[in-house]
Amino acid sequence: MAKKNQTLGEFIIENQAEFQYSSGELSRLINSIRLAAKVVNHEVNKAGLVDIIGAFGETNIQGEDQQKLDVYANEKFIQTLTNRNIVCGIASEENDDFIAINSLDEKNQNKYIVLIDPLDGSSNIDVNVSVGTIFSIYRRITPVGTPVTIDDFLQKGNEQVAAGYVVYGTSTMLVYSTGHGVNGFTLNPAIGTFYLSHPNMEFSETGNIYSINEGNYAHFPKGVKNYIKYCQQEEDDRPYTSRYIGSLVSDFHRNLIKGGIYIYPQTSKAPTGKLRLLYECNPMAYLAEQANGLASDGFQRIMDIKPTELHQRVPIFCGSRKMVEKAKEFMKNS
Ligand code: P6P
Repeated sequence: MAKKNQTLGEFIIENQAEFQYSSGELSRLINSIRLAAKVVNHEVNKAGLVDIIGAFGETNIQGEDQQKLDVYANEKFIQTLTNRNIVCGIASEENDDFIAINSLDEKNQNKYIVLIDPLDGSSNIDVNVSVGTIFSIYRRITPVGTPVTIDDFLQKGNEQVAAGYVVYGTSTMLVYSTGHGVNGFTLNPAIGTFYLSHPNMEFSETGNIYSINEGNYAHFPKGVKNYIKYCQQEEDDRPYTSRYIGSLVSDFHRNLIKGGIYIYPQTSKAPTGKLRLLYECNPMAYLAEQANGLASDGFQRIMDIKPTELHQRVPIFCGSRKMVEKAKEFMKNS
């Protein structure tokens, strides 16, 4: 049972038994993410002070300018997960292909793979808006001790064994689930310890915040336009409040605490949406459902989508159950 002010380390040990058949590997994996989060947090928090902002001069597979912090965060998480010899494979939103970890080494009996978006929303860094790290953990499906293959990474989201995010905001929080609800831990930077500050986080059944980039309105499908009009109607429970930070982790986190819906739909310019299924939508969908919310592509459950490539994009409607259901009704009837 989650107890307020418990440290993350104590929480992991206390809940070790919940990780069915785990040899403690998943605990060690969460611990390594905790370490990397503290290291990246230190750099994010001083980004304005040193010349670590500004495009690194390269672009990632998404064709996006890589901010130096993007590169730094990517290296730190990959290095931490590799050095501790905890996983057999890593895929990053910043990298073209997945990384096999000592797969040819028979002794590598590790059974987990990690997919990571090391610094989501990084375009907000140089305007001092919070950014986040998103991670997703699966068991490999190919035999232990053999090289991981693309199939290990193209599993449906409903095969995740854990997922979470770090939000580097006014305070730094690690929010994650291993399938037994969602718990939020806040970092005390003075001593470098995460404390359980938000036990058993849940979406309210409905809410009054909708998060979507309305600048794309002209390019939205009819169902999304009609849902936005519904949110803006003068009724007893509306108009809703529009809040959009432009940083998925921050928008999701606020809606998880206050209730709401985050939407990044398909548009005429981006027919499959913008967000990546493996690195953003599946982990956030896992958390949404663990927190009694929903996550859909407008028609089907995000976590039922069979991935076909590492960097594929899907539309996403996620958050409070009744709000996602209402949005789906508009999508269905459009
Ligand atoms: P737009 C950041 O690049 C991101 O992936 C999410 O964190 C964020 O919600 C979205 O894209 C913002 O996209 O097109 O509204 O700027």
